[in-house]
Amino acid sequence: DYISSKSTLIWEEIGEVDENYAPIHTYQVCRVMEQNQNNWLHTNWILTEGAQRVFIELKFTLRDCNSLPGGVGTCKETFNMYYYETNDRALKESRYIKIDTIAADESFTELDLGDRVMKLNTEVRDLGPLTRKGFYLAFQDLGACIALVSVRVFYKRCPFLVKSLAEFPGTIPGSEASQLVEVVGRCVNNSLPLYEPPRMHCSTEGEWLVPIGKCVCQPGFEEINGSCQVCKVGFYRSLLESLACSKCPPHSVARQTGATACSCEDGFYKIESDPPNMACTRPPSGPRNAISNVNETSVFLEWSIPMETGGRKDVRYNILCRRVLPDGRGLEECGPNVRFLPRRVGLSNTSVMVADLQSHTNYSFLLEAVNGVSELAKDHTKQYVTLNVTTNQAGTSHPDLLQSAAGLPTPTAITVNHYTHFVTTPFHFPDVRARTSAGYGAFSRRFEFQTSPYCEYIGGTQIGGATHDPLGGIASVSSIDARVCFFSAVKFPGVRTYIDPLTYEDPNQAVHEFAQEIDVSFISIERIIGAGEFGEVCSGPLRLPGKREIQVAIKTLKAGYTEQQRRDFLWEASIMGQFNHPNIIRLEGVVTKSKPVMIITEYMENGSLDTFLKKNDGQFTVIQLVGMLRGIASGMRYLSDMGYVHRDLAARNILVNSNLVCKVSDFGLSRVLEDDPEAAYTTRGGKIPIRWTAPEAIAYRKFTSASDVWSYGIVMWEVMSYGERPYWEMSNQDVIKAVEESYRLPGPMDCPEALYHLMMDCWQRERSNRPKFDEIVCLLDKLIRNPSSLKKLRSPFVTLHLCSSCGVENIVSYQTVGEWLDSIKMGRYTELFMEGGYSSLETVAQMTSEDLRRVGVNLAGHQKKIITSIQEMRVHMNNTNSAVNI
Ligand code: ACK
Repeated sequence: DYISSKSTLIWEEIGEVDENYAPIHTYQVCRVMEQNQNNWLHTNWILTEGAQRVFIELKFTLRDCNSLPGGVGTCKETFNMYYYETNDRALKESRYIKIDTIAADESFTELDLGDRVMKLNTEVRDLGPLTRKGFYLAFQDLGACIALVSVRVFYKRCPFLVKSLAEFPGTIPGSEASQLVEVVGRCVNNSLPLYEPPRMHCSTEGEWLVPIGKCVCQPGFEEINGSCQVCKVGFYRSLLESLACSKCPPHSVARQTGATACSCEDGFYKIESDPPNMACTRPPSGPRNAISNVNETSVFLEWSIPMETGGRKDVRYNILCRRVLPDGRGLEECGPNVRFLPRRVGLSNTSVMVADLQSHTNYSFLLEAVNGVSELAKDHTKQYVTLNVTTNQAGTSHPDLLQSAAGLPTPTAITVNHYTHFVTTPFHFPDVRARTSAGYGAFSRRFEFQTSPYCEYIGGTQIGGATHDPLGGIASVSSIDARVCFFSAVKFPGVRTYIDPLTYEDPNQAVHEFAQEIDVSFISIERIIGAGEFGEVCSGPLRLPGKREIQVAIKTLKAGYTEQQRRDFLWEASIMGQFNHPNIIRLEGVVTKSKPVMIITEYMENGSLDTFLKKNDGQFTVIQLVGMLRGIASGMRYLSDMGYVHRDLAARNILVNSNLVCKVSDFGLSRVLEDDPEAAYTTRGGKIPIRWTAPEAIAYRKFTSASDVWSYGIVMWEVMSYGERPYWEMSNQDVIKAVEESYRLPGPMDCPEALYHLMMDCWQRERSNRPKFDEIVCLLDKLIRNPSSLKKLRSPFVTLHLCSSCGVENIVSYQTVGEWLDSIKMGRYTELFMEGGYSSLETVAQMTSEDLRRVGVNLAGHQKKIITSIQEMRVHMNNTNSAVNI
């Protein structure tokens, strides 16, 4: 309906039938015999409805020029599509902007027409960012034979969605290809956001991604089938964290629906700190079996717990001491001179020592039991037991419990629970004894603990196991504590050791040991930058309170993961968090308390090294490339010093920032290799990235820093050849065989001799002969300081390479013109060379610039590249004398 035929007289509106004889409506033009055609067909004004990116699907047929008698000279097989954006209908044809030239995948001939085969072409183009209310499309014919069958204009949108009790409106995506539009959801009726408003991200493909946060039913309601239903009578729901309405606990009731708490039955009570699911309780009955032991002017009182605790665990005892006045004059409170040990009220033990009473005097003690709700139960009659005693009237044979209570404690062992994981250097702690008000205790057994350079721990809670008494306190233990930290802060030489997260029974503990938990509200997800093994990789700013905003990469864990997947995902953070080096990707923290689970790392603007090099083929100086290699070697030196073996070192696992700094990334265990698309199964069942892996690691899984050095050599080769695939299209099996037979990758084009030498050293069969990473860093530093050492280039025409360690001659040569052209990235000319009669390297070696032009190499840059290589080839042929395959 949008096509306007009025604008043109040349394009004709024609009713036709398709191959199924169904009527179709087309616009056709076919001025193939006439010169200078410029025929326009434009649409009516199309409203964007707010879409910033629209898609245009064209269906058309196009006549094959060869099938037109005599028309070949002027006939075209393409047409152009244009657009023009405007806020109103006013059409200015001169303002059209070209979208693309459209060619047919299938054109048809007269013969096809006879057969009624339509050969309908479908082409889709996208258009954006659009900023105005609407636009026109136009089709320009320059002399083709076209029938435009349909033009479908559409945009994609994320549909209305209800997820986790939050509604997300239908949303139009952003205009840029990888952009994400963040949408805050609205909680459905009777629900509230849990911690933060729920958010989702609308992708350009019209898909909802990366859900964050959620809504939960408000108290008094529970979630049933995606909506919030009120709690029934007798049920309640108080906390957002609990899911369903619960039955009221004992001695409580909910008389109406929608209860957020239950109220206590008469005679039962609750205090504020009682959890909502706790039963209502009442005051206790009185203490039982009270006895007294008099010793001079002291009396020791002891009793048993009450029969009825009222349903609570917080029973305490209060003592009321009264002196019996002589001559029946009644009772008098004991006054401040009488001492109670440990105290008079709020006793948690069932005994008390009362001292400094008057001699030869009658006393009456009231023992009262109370609990947390006694204060509330004013009408509850208090239950006492009374004990009457007379001082100086008892024997001395009862146990002296006071002395016992103040006895000397002996710490028998101290365990530094948490920190025993930091297995580094054993450390002898001096002998320890504890001190109470009563004096010093005995020395402890000698003990030993091991500590870590990562100690950040201060405070007493980590230390347990010191015996202590109820009266004496454990004041001295905190001083032990301080010493533990003091010693932990001392640096031990050579203790930077990587800790395998497997040493932790609970992987979550390992994550939080090494990674900071980040609140998701500090992160904004702005765009998707790639697909990781576990979910999207996104980027956006991280704003930690009190810190400057930084750009971060956000790896997410897809919804619906298993516990094992979550563990594997966070594994990487447990490893990365232990490293701190400028050439190792830095972990900012993890998000595990909300969903999705995320790993936050520094953002590397240029993405992974292999893609980056391919994109910038030939753009860097040798010094820049060596600088990148130096960085990678330095990161690897750090990892090997830490005792960490990477196992998957490859350019795809190196990230590059805007300053061309390369950082090693992708830390996981061997099982993480399962997810590397380069990893292939070996005969022994493990998955290994064959092309990057040392022979001993492939053959018998001997992964060491020396096998990482082999991989480093391959990375050097990838870097110097700007992201070429190692061993090109050879199969994995062929690679294993070739390496076994001492074949090594040839030096990349324009690679300095010194660097190729280093690569070959990394690929020594005997792993102890390979250089160590510190030697590699050292050598690269030397080369950088002395750039003339990088001048001597390695020719790709070296036919013999003596592999020093294996003693076998390693033959590297070009067999065919095709291989040679491929090696200098001019493979596209192979066919032209063949057609021009240059099918052997001998004939190629004779070629001049003129010959090159004649075969069809027209670009000056390509001519130069090929001629330079031919000149080298000639030098080499003269040098070797034996024309090995050349
Ligand atoms: O080659 P790339 O752009 O770089 O595509 C992959 C993708 O995410 C999947 O891993 C990119 N990527 C991963 N981590 C980061 C990071 N820290 N900074 C920038 N890009 C990253 C990687």
